[in-house]
Amino acid sequence: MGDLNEIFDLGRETLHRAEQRLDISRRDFLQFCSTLAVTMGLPSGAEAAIAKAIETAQRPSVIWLHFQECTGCTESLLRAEHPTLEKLILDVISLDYHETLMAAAGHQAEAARKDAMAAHKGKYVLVVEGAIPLKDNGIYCKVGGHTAVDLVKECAADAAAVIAIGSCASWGGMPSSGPNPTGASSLAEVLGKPVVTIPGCPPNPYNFLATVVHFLTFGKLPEVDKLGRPKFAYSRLIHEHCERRAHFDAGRFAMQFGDSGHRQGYCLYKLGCKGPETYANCSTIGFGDAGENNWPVGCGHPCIGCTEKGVGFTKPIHQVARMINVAPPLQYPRIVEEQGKGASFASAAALAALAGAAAGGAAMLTVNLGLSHQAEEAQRAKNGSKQKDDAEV
Ligand code: FSX
Ligand code: SF4
Ligand code: F3S
Repeated sequence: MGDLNEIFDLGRETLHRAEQRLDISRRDFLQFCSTLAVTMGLPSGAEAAIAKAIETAQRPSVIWLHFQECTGCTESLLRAEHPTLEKLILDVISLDYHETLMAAAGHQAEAARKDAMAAHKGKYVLVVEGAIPLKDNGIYCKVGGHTAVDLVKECAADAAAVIAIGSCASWGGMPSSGPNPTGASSLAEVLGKPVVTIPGCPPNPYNFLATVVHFLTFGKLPEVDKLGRPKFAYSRLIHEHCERRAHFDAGRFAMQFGDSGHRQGYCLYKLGCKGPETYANCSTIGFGDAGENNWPVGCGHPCIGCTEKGVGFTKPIHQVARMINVAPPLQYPRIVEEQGKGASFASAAALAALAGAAAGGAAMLTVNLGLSHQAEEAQRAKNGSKQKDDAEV
Protein backbone atom coordinates (compact mmCIF):
# COMPACT_ATOMS: atom_id res chain seq x y z
CA MET A 1 0.00 0.00 0.00
CA GLY A 2 2.91 2.27 0.82
CA ASP A 3 4.08 2.09 -2.79
CA LEU A 4 0.62 2.80 -4.09
CA ASN A 5 0.31 5.87 -1.89
CA GLU A 6 3.68 7.04 -3.10
CA ILE A 7 2.52 6.65 -6.70
CA PHE A 8 -0.70 8.53 -5.95
CA ASP A 9 1.24 11.28 -4.17
CA LEU A 10 3.60 11.56 -7.09
CA GLY A 11 0.62 11.59 -9.43
CA ARG A 12 -1.09 14.35 -7.45
CA GLU A 13 2.09 16.39 -7.29
CA THR A 14 2.72 15.92 -11.00
CA LEU A 15 -0.82 16.90 -11.87
CA HIS A 16 -0.66 19.93 -9.65
CA ARG A 17 2.56 21.14 -11.26
CA ALA A 18 1.23 20.39 -14.73
CA GLU A 19 -1.93 22.35 -14.00
CA GLN A 20 0.12 25.30 -12.89
CA ARG A 21 2.64 25.16 -15.69
CA LEU A 22 0.23 24.44 -18.51
CA ASP A 23 -2.47 26.61 -17.00
CA ILE A 24 -5.12 24.02 -17.82
CA SER A 25 -7.50 22.09 -15.64
CA ARG A 26 -6.58 18.72 -14.16
CA ARG A 27 -9.38 17.18 -16.20
CA ASP A 28 -8.01 18.61 -19.49
CA PHE A 29 -4.46 17.56 -18.71
CA LEU A 30 -5.49 14.02 -17.81
CA GLN A 31 -7.75 13.82 -20.83
CA PHE A 32 -4.81 14.84 -23.02
CA CYS A 33 -2.54 12.19 -21.43
CA SER A 34 -5.25 9.52 -21.74
CA THR A 35 -5.90 10.40 -25.37
CA LEU A 36 -2.22 9.96 -26.16
CA ALA A 37 -2.04 6.70 -24.18
CA VAL A 38 -5.05 5.35 -26.10
CA THR A 39 -3.60 6.54 -29.42
CA MET A 40 -0.40 4.61 -28.64
CA GLY A 41 -2.39 1.55 -27.58
CA LEU A 42 -0.74 1.58 -24.14
CA PRO A 43 -2.29 -0.30 -21.24
CA SER A 44 -4.40 1.43 -18.64
CA GLY A 45 -2.26 3.35 -16.16
CA ALA A 46 0.20 4.54 -18.83
CA GLU A 47 -1.32 8.02 -18.68
CA ALA A 48 0.38 8.45 -15.28
CA ALA A 49 3.81 7.78 -16.82
CA ILE A 50 2.97 10.15 -19.67
CA ALA A 51 1.82 12.85 -17.23
CA LYS A 52 5.04 12.48 -15.28
CA ALA A 53 7.19 12.63 -18.40
CA ILE A 54 5.44 15.73 -19.72
CA GLU A 55 5.76 17.44 -16.40
CA THR A 56 9.29 16.46 -15.44
CA ALA A 57 11.25 15.66 -18.61
CA GLN A 58 13.23 18.40 -20.23
CA ARG A 59 11.34 19.76 -23.22
CA PRO A 60 13.00 18.49 -26.39
CA SER A 61 14.13 21.17 -28.78
CA VAL A 62 12.28 20.77 -32.08
CA ILE A 63 13.46 22.15 -35.39
CA TRP A 64 10.65 22.02 -37.96
CA LEU A 65 11.46 22.48 -41.65
CA HIS A 66 8.97 23.19 -44.43
CA PHE A 67 9.53 22.30 -48.06
CA GLN A 68 7.16 21.30 -50.89
CA GLU A 69 3.76 21.14 -49.20
CA CYS A 70 0.64 23.08 -48.32
CA THR A 71 1.31 23.56 -44.57
CA GLY A 72 -1.67 21.31 -43.89
CA CYS A 73 0.42 19.26 -41.43
CA THR A 74 0.97 22.32 -39.27
CA GLU A 75 -2.65 23.37 -39.72
CA SER A 76 -3.73 19.92 -38.59
CA LEU A 77 -1.62 20.25 -35.47
CA LEU A 78 -3.11 23.67 -34.79
CA ARG A 79 -6.51 21.99 -34.65
CA ALA A 80 -5.39 19.68 -31.83
CA GLU A 81 -6.93 20.45 -28.48
CA HIS A 82 -6.55 19.19 -24.89
CA PRO A 83 -4.54 21.33 -24.59
CA THR A 84 -4.21 23.60 -27.56
CA LEU A 85 -1.03 23.72 -29.59
CA GLU A 86 0.13 26.98 -28.06
CA LYS A 87 0.40 25.22 -24.72
CA LEU A 88 2.00 22.18 -26.27
CA ILE A 89 4.57 24.30 -28.02
CA LEU A 90 5.47 26.09 -24.85
CA ASP A 91 5.29 23.20 -22.42
CA VAL A 92 5.70 19.83 -24.09
CA ILE A 93 8.20 20.66 -26.80
CA SER A 94 10.44 23.63 -27.33
CA LEU A 95 9.67 24.64 -30.87
CA ASP A 96 12.83 26.55 -31.63
CA TYR A 97 12.47 26.86 -35.38
CA HIS A 98 9.25 26.72 -37.39
CA GLU A 99 9.03 28.99 -40.41
CA THR A 100 5.29 29.57 -40.39
CA LEU A 101 4.80 29.96 -36.63
CA MET A 102 7.90 31.84 -35.52
CA ALA A 103 7.90 35.59 -35.27
CA ALA A 104 11.46 35.92 -36.55
CA ALA A 105 12.15 36.33 -40.26
CA GLY A 106 15.14 36.51 -42.59
CA HIS A 107 18.57 36.51 -40.89
CA GLN A 108 16.99 36.33 -37.43
CA ALA A 109 15.20 33.12 -38.35
CA GLU A 110 18.38 31.61 -39.78
CA ALA A 111 20.21 32.57 -36.58
CA ALA A 112 17.47 30.91 -34.48
CA ARG A 113 17.95 27.66 -36.38
CA LYS A 114 21.74 27.73 -36.05
CA ASP A 115 21.54 28.63 -32.34
CA ALA A 116 19.10 25.83 -31.57
CA MET A 117 21.24 23.32 -33.46
CA ALA A 118 24.39 24.41 -31.61
CA ALA A 119 22.74 24.56 -28.17
CA HIS A 120 21.09 21.13 -28.50
CA LYS A 121 23.60 19.33 -30.67
CA GLY A 122 22.80 15.62 -30.76
CA LYS A 123 19.63 16.14 -28.72
CA TYR A 124 17.09 17.98 -30.84
CA VAL A 125 14.22 16.45 -32.78
CA LEU A 126 14.12 17.33 -36.47
CA VAL A 127 10.65 17.38 -38.02
CA VAL A 128 10.39 17.72 -41.78
CA GLU A 129 7.14 18.71 -43.50
CA GLY A 130 6.97 18.54 -47.28
CA ALA A 131 8.72 16.69 -50.07
CA ILE A 132 12.24 17.59 -51.15
CA PRO A 133 12.95 18.25 -54.84
CA LEU A 134 16.09 16.54 -56.11
CA LYS A 135 15.94 17.46 -59.81
CA ASP A 136 18.43 20.04 -61.16
CA ASN A 137 20.47 20.04 -57.95
CA GLY A 138 17.44 20.81 -55.85
CA ILE A 139 16.95 24.36 -57.13
CA TYR A 140 13.14 24.14 -57.00
CA CYS A 141 12.96 24.68 -53.26
CA LYS A 142 15.24 27.06 -51.40
CA VAL A 143 15.06 28.64 -47.94
CA GLY A 144 17.46 31.39 -46.92
CA GLY A 145 19.53 30.74 -50.04
CA HIS A 146 20.01 27.03 -49.26
CA THR A 147 18.39 24.19 -51.15
CA ALA A 148 16.01 21.95 -49.24
CA VAL A 149 18.43 19.05 -49.83
CA ASP A 150 21.34 20.89 -48.20
CA LEU A 151 19.23 22.19 -45.33
CA VAL A 152 17.78 18.83 -44.45
CA LYS A 153 21.15 17.10 -44.56
CA GLU A 154 22.71 19.80 -42.39
CA CYS A 155 19.91 19.67 -39.80
CA ALA A 156 19.67 15.87 -39.73
CA ALA A 157 23.39 15.41 -39.09
CA ASP A 158 23.17 16.32 -35.38
CA ALA A 159 19.55 15.40 -34.62
CA ALA A 160 18.65 12.84 -31.94
CA ALA A 161 15.55 11.83 -33.88
CA VAL A 162 14.23 12.61 -37.34
CA ILE A 163 10.50 12.56 -38.09
CA ALA A 164 8.89 12.98 -41.51
CA ILE A 165 5.46 14.50 -40.94
CA GLY A 166 2.78 14.21 -43.63
CA SER A 167 2.70 12.13 -46.78
CA CYS A 168 4.89 14.59 -48.71
CA ALA A 169 7.88 14.08 -46.42
CA SER A 170 7.03 10.42 -45.79
CA TRP A 171 6.84 9.19 -49.37
CA GLY A 172 6.64 12.19 -51.70
CA GLY A 173 2.89 12.77 -51.43
CA MET A 174 1.07 15.12 -53.74
CA PRO A 175 4.17 16.98 -55.06
CA SER A 176 5.59 13.66 -56.27
CA SER A 177 2.52 12.62 -58.28
CA GLY A 178 3.17 12.22 -62.00
CA PRO A 179 4.84 13.73 -63.90
CA ASN A 180 6.74 15.03 -60.83
CA PRO A 181 8.64 17.77 -62.68
CA THR A 182 10.77 18.76 -59.68
CA GLY A 183 11.82 15.26 -58.64
CA ALA A 184 9.93 15.62 -55.33
CA SER A 185 11.25 12.93 -53.00
CA SER A 186 10.77 11.64 -49.48
CA LEU A 187 12.96 12.50 -46.52
CA ALA A 188 14.25 8.92 -46.28
CA GLU A 189 15.27 8.95 -49.95
CA VAL A 190 17.19 12.19 -49.48
CA LEU A 191 18.93 11.10 -46.27
CA GLY A 192 19.52 7.61 -47.59
CA LYS A 193 18.33 6.04 -44.35
CA PRO A 194 15.01 5.13 -42.72
CA VAL A 195 13.20 7.76 -40.66
CA VAL A 196 10.04 7.70 -38.60
CA THR A 197 7.14 8.69 -40.83
CA ILE A 198 3.71 10.05 -39.90
CA PRO A 199 1.96 9.99 -43.29
CA GLY A 200 -1.44 11.49 -44.01
CA CYS A 201 -2.44 14.53 -45.98
CA PRO A 202 -2.74 15.96 -43.48
CA PRO A 203 -1.59 13.50 -40.84
CA ASN A 204 -3.53 13.01 -37.66
CA PRO A 205 -2.09 15.41 -35.06
CA TYR A 206 -2.46 12.85 -32.29
CA ASN A 207 -0.19 10.43 -34.15
CA PHE A 208 2.52 13.08 -34.20
CA LEU A 209 1.98 14.16 -30.60
CA ALA A 210 1.88 10.54 -29.42
CA THR A 211 5.18 9.86 -31.22
CA VAL A 212 6.88 12.84 -29.57
CA VAL A 213 5.41 12.00 -26.16
CA HIS A 214 6.55 8.37 -26.58
CA PHE A 215 10.05 9.76 -27.11
CA LEU A 216 9.67 11.88 -23.97
CA THR A 217 8.18 9.10 -21.83
CA PHE A 218 10.29 6.13 -22.88
CA GLY A 219 13.41 7.86 -24.25
CA LYS A 220 12.99 6.27 -27.67
CA LEU A 221 10.78 6.50 -30.72
CA PRO A 222 7.92 4.00 -31.04
CA GLU A 223 8.17 0.72 -32.91
CA VAL A 224 7.64 1.25 -36.63
CA ASP A 225 6.67 -0.84 -39.67
CA LYS A 226 8.87 -1.28 -42.73
CA LEU A 227 7.77 2.11 -44.06
CA GLY A 228 8.77 3.86 -40.83
CA ARG A 229 5.18 4.31 -39.63
CA PRO A 230 4.52 3.90 -35.89
CA LYS A 231 2.79 0.55 -35.50
CA PHE A 232 0.39 1.93 -32.91
CA ALA A 233 -1.22 4.04 -35.63
CA TYR A 234 -0.64 2.29 -38.96
CA SER A 235 -0.92 -1.44 -38.40
CA ARG A 236 -4.60 -1.85 -39.28
CA LEU A 237 -6.51 -1.21 -42.47
CA ILE A 238 -9.06 1.60 -42.26
CA HIS A 239 -11.61 -0.87 -43.61
CA GLU A 240 -11.19 -3.11 -40.53
CA HIS A 241 -12.69 -0.57 -38.16
CA CYS A 242 -14.82 1.55 -40.44
CA GLU A 243 -18.20 2.60 -39.11
CA ARG A 244 -19.69 1.71 -42.53
CA ARG A 245 -18.25 -1.81 -42.54
CA ALA A 246 -21.58 -3.43 -41.68
CA HIS A 247 -22.98 -1.96 -44.90
CA PHE A 248 -20.02 -3.34 -46.87
CA ASP A 249 -20.61 -6.81 -45.45
CA ALA A 250 -24.31 -6.58 -46.19
CA GLY A 251 -23.67 -5.39 -49.75
CA ARG A 252 -25.22 -1.95 -49.25
CA PHE A 253 -23.29 0.61 -51.29
CA ALA A 254 -23.65 4.26 -52.24
CA MET A 255 -23.47 4.27 -56.04
CA GLN A 256 -23.42 8.03 -56.57
CA PHE A 257 -22.79 11.04 -54.38
CA GLY A 258 -26.13 12.17 -53.02
CA ASP A 259 -28.09 9.04 -53.94
CA SER A 260 -30.27 7.37 -51.37
CA GLY A 261 -27.49 4.94 -50.31
CA HIS A 262 -25.11 7.84 -49.79
CA ARG A 263 -27.69 9.71 -47.76
CA GLN A 264 -28.27 6.64 -45.61
CA GLY A 265 -24.58 6.27 -44.80
CA TYR A 266 -23.93 3.16 -46.90
CA CYS A 267 -20.43 1.90 -47.71
CA LEU A 268 -18.42 4.10 -50.10
CA TYR A 269 -16.43 1.28 -51.72
CA LYS A 270 -18.07 1.70 -55.12
CA LEU A 271 -17.34 5.43 -55.05
CA GLY A 272 -13.63 4.54 -54.86
CA CYS A 273 -13.03 4.31 -51.12
CA LYS A 274 -9.44 3.10 -50.57
CA GLY A 275 -10.04 2.07 -46.95
CA PRO A 276 -9.56 -1.62 -47.87
CA GLU A 277 -5.95 -1.00 -48.94
CA THR A 278 -4.93 1.85 -46.65
CA TYR A 279 -3.25 1.43 -43.29
CA ALA A 280 -4.10 4.16 -40.76
CA ASN A 281 -6.14 4.78 -37.64
CA CYS A 282 -8.48 7.46 -39.09
CA SER A 283 -11.51 5.22 -38.57
CA THR A 284 -10.73 4.72 -34.89
CA ILE A 285 -9.48 8.06 -33.58
CA GLY A 286 -10.90 10.60 -36.02
CA PHE A 287 -9.47 14.05 -36.44
CA GLY A 288 -9.26 16.82 -33.89
CA ASP A 289 -12.23 17.61 -31.75
CA ALA A 290 -14.81 18.33 -34.40
CA GLY A 291 -17.29 15.86 -32.93
CA GLU A 292 -18.70 12.81 -34.65
CA ASN A 293 -18.00 11.98 -38.30
CA ASN A 294 -14.70 13.82 -38.04
CA TRP A 295 -12.84 11.88 -40.70
CA PRO A 296 -13.24 11.63 -44.48
CA VAL A 297 -15.47 8.52 -44.63
CA GLY A 298 -17.39 9.71 -41.58
CA CYS A 299 -18.48 12.82 -43.42
CA GLY A 300 -19.36 11.00 -46.65
CA HIS A 301 -16.19 11.14 -48.75
CA PRO A 302 -14.36 7.98 -49.81
CA CYS A 303 -10.90 7.56 -48.32
CA ILE A 304 -8.36 8.48 -51.02
CA GLY A 305 -5.59 6.48 -49.33
CA CYS A 306 -3.55 9.52 -48.41
CA THR A 307 -1.35 7.61 -45.95
CA GLU A 308 -0.42 4.94 -48.46
CA LYS A 309 2.33 5.22 -51.06
CA GLY A 310 1.09 3.96 -54.43
CA VAL A 311 -2.54 4.64 -53.49
CA GLY A 312 -3.02 8.29 -52.48
CA PHE A 313 -2.48 10.78 -55.33
CA THR A 314 -1.57 7.83 -57.55
CA LYS A 315 -4.71 5.78 -58.12
CA PRO A 316 -7.67 7.58 -59.67
CA ILE A 317 -10.03 8.70 -56.93
CA HIS A 318 -13.00 6.71 -58.25
CA GLN A 319 -11.08 3.50 -59.01
CA VAL A 320 -12.24 0.75 -56.67
CA ALA A 321 -9.73 -0.44 -54.10
CA ARG A 322 -7.72 -3.63 -54.11
CA MET A 323 -9.01 -5.86 -51.35
CA ILE A 324 -6.40 -6.89 -48.77
CA ASN A 325 -7.29 -9.35 -45.99
CA VAL A 326 -10.81 -9.41 -47.29
CA ALA A 327 -13.16 -11.22 -44.98
CA PRO A 328 -16.46 -11.35 -46.83
CA PRO A 329 -19.42 -13.15 -45.34
CA LEU A 330 -18.60 -16.32 -47.31
CA GLN A 331 -15.70 -16.95 -44.95
CA TYR A 332 -17.83 -16.54 -41.84
CA PRO A 333 -19.57 -19.50 -40.24
CA ARG A 334 -23.14 -19.51 -41.50
CA ILE A 335 -25.80 -18.70 -38.96
CA VAL A 336 -28.93 -19.27 -41.01
CA GLU A 337 -29.21 -22.96 -40.11
CA GLU A 338 -28.78 -22.43 -36.41
CA GLN A 339 -32.32 -23.61 -35.73
CA GLY A 340 -33.43 -27.18 -36.29
CA LYS A 341 -31.44 -29.88 -38.04
CA GLY A 342 -29.03 -27.58 -39.78
CA ALA A 343 -27.51 -26.46 -36.48
CA SER A 344 -26.11 -29.80 -35.44
CA PHE A 345 -24.95 -30.45 -38.96
CA ALA A 346 -23.20 -27.07 -39.15
CA SER A 347 -21.59 -27.59 -35.75
CA ALA A 348 -20.32 -30.98 -36.77
CA ALA A 349 -18.92 -29.53 -39.98
CA ALA A 350 -17.25 -26.69 -38.05
CA LEU A 351 -15.74 -29.16 -35.57
CA ALA A 352 -14.45 -31.29 -38.41
CA ALA A 353 -13.00 -28.18 -39.99
CA LEU A 354 -11.24 -27.21 -36.75
CA ALA A 355 -9.88 -30.73 -36.30
CA GLY A 356 -8.63 -30.56 -39.86
CA ALA A 357 -6.98 -27.21 -39.15
CA ALA A 358 -5.24 -28.57 -36.07
CA ALA A 359 -3.88 -31.43 -38.12
CA GLY A 360 -3.14 -29.67 -41.34
CA GLY A 361 -2.82 -25.95 -40.64
CA ALA A 362 -4.61 -22.87 -41.83
CA ALA A 363 -4.74 -23.90 -45.48
CA MET A 364 -6.59 -27.03 -44.46
CA LEU A 365 -9.07 -24.90 -42.51
CA THR A 366 -9.85 -22.90 -45.60
CA VAL A 367 -10.40 -26.07 -47.59
CA ASN A 368 -12.55 -27.60 -44.87
CA LEU A 369 -14.61 -24.46 -44.50
CA GLY A 370 -15.09 -24.49 -48.22
CA LEU A 371 -16.19 -28.11 -48.06
CA SER A 372 -18.47 -27.41 -45.14
CA HIS A 373 -20.10 -24.67 -47.18
CA GLN A 374 -20.68 -27.07 -50.02
CA ALA A 375 -22.09 -29.61 -47.59
CA GLU A 376 -24.22 -26.91 -46.02
CA GLU A 377 -25.50 -25.87 -49.41
CA ALA A 378 -26.49 -29.51 -50.07
CA GLN A 379 -28.17 -29.73 -46.66
CA ARG A 380 -29.95 -26.43 -47.26
CA ALA A 381 -31.24 -27.70 -50.61
CA LYS A 382 -32.41 -30.88 -48.88
CA ASN A 383 -34.10 -28.89 -46.10
CA GLY A 384 -35.67 -26.65 -48.71
CA SER A 385 -37.18 -29.57 -50.64
CA LYS A 386 -38.36 -31.13 -47.38
CA GLN A 387 -40.06 -27.89 -46.38
CA LYS A 388 -41.61 -27.75 -49.82
CA ASP A 389 -42.83 -31.33 -49.42
CA ASP A 390 -44.21 -30.53 -45.94
CA ALA A 391 -46.02 -27.52 -47.34
CA GLU A 392 -47.50 -29.58 -50.13
CA VAL A 393 -48.73 -32.20 -47.67
FE1 FSX B 1 -0.12 19.55 -46.98
FE2 FSX B 1 1.93 18.80 -45.14
FE3 FSX B 1 -0.56 17.16 -47.40
FE4 FSX B 1 1.89 17.41 -47.61
O1 FSX B 1 0.62 17.84 -44.86
S1 FSX B 1 -1.72 18.37 -45.95
S2 FSX B 1 0.37 18.56 -48.95
S3 FSX B 1 0.97 15.72 -46.60
O2 FSX B 1 3.18 18.04 -46.29
O3 FSX B 1 1.19 20.32 -45.72
FE1 SF4 C 1 -15.60 1.96 -44.88
FE2 SF4 C 1 -14.54 2.37 -47.24
FE3 SF4 C 1 -14.45 -0.05 -46.16
FE4 SF4 C 1 -16.73 0.93 -47.05
S1 SF4 C 1 -14.91 0.42 -48.30
S2 SF4 C 1 -16.41 -0.11 -45.13
S3 SF4 C 1 -16.57 3.10 -46.57
S4 SF4 C 1 -13.43 1.77 -45.40
FE1 F3S D 1 -6.41 9.94 -45.60
FE2 F3S D 1 -8.13 8.04 -45.94
FE3 F3S D 1 -7.51 8.77 -43.54
S1 F3S D 1 -7.96 9.87 -47.15
S2 F3S D 1 -7.12 10.93 -43.76
S3 F3S D 1 -6.16 7.83 -45.02
S4 F3S D 1 -9.52 8.19 -44.26
